[in-house]
Amino acid sequence: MILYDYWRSSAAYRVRIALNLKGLQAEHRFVHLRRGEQRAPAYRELNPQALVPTLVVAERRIAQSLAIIEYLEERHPLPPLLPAGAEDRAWVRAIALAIACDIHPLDNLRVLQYLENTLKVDAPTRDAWYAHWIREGFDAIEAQLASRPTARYCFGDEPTLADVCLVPQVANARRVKLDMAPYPRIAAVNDACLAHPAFEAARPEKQPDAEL
Ligand SMILES: N[C@@H](CCC(=O)N[C@@H](CS)C(=O)NCC(=O)O)C(=O)O
Repeated sequence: MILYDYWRSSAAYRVRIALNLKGLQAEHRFVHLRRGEQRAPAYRELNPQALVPTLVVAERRIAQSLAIIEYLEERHPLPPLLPAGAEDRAWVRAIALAIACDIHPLDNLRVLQYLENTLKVDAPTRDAWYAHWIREGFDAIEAQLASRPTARYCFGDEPTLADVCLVPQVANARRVKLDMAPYPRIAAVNDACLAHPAFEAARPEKQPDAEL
């Protein structure tokens, strides 16, 4: 398996966590997003959306982090990243999708670049945009977590797809110094995850292409 990856990509970070949780190895090839390598013709051929991650497996190209993770889940079911019951699986997916569909895309690099370069938004306004969409999402996720009994992870005592998506989003929030005080459940789950070796090894600053 080859994972096209970038240390600061939170979507790639999700896949790194999932691979680690399942004990799977991939060859990592790095796509430098700040230098625009995702838009190079050779990469676009692999991933026409010009986004990371992309997983290449047996000459098939899989785009979209959640499609990649669901693929890994189907091929390597243990340990499971989704709980057993249909309603519980839906609950976990709802947290994952709230992050992957409703928070993350609004704060993606190309969106921020469009705000800055095309709409001529200044840096403080861009940063306010970034924080606004995380807060909107985290307000709801905090309430969803609070609706269940307190547990180590988002859902119970084993990590699931919800944690796989939450931790990279918290890393983004911390990077922009978002006040996490209103989100004690999210912060506690994040701390528990980061104490897990699979999450720890996937951290951006631990990646070979990290620029610190
Ligand atoms: N929904 C996609 C999002 C992928 C995505 O947005 N990746 C970002 C990095 S986290 C990217 O490649 N950005 C490049 C750009 O904005 O030009 C997924 O989950 O894989």
